[in-house]
Amino acid sequence: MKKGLTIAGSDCSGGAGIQADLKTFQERDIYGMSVLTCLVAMTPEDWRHIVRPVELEMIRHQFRTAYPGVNGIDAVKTGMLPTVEIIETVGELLAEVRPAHLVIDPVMVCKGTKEPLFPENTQAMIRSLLPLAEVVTPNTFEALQLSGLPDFQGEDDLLEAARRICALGPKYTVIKAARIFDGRSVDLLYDGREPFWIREEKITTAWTHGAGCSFSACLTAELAKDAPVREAFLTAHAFVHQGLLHSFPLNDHVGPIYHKAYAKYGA
Ligand code: PXL
Repeated sequence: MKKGLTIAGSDCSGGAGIQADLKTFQERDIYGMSVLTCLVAMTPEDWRHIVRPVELEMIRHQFRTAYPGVNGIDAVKTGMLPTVEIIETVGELLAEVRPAHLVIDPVMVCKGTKEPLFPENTQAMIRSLLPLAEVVTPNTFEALQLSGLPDFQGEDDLLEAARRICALGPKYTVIKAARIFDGRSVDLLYDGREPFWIREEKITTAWTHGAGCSFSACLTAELAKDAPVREAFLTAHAFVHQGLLHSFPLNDHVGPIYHKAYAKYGA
């Protein structure tokens, strides 16, 4: 049994965060483990996020339960890391064990919220996490923050952002650009040399909660099972594509992707 570890926050609404990661790991048939970095609750009126970080010492304890307390972890991903100290601590722990596969999802925004969550964390991620990453998976907002580009006008800008982000250390950069081009969704995988694009019609649904977390979790699961990165990227794309086609409303603010859709309705 291949094993995956997610280091992320709890989304009590169940669609994103640790909950999305573990559901995705289960769907993709790897054994899921977790290190919780924070608890997130949302106000029912306006879906404002209330974030409570977990103590650094407890993050270290959880990590050591999983790693090296378990006989081998095949792939690790990170999600919401709410403070500079937590980013640095997670960076130190990962630098000690150097996982074979490490996916960094640089979570800076949440669906249903209007403001970036932790603007001060970008530099800490660049310093502590990107140099260790095999794959980093920003959305367009996160890609602008990490690359320093002011805006995306077209695909050339996405590629330029991916170049700049790869120069910060990751072997691969994936940029998920579902929202910037009218009517089209573009995902880019860049390995530092050649771009690989997935272009398709945008799926028009408001229920996209957890799409980013589930994408990076699926990528992590495929890497754990020794898939090549391009194949893992294609599977993660198809997993989220099906999940979005069958997503559903949870309340007035968000609706999650359906994690079973890929298994039920196929690639
Ligand atoms: O989708 C980003 C995200 C990641 N992690 C946690 C979240 C969210 C958004 O709600 O709550 C814990």
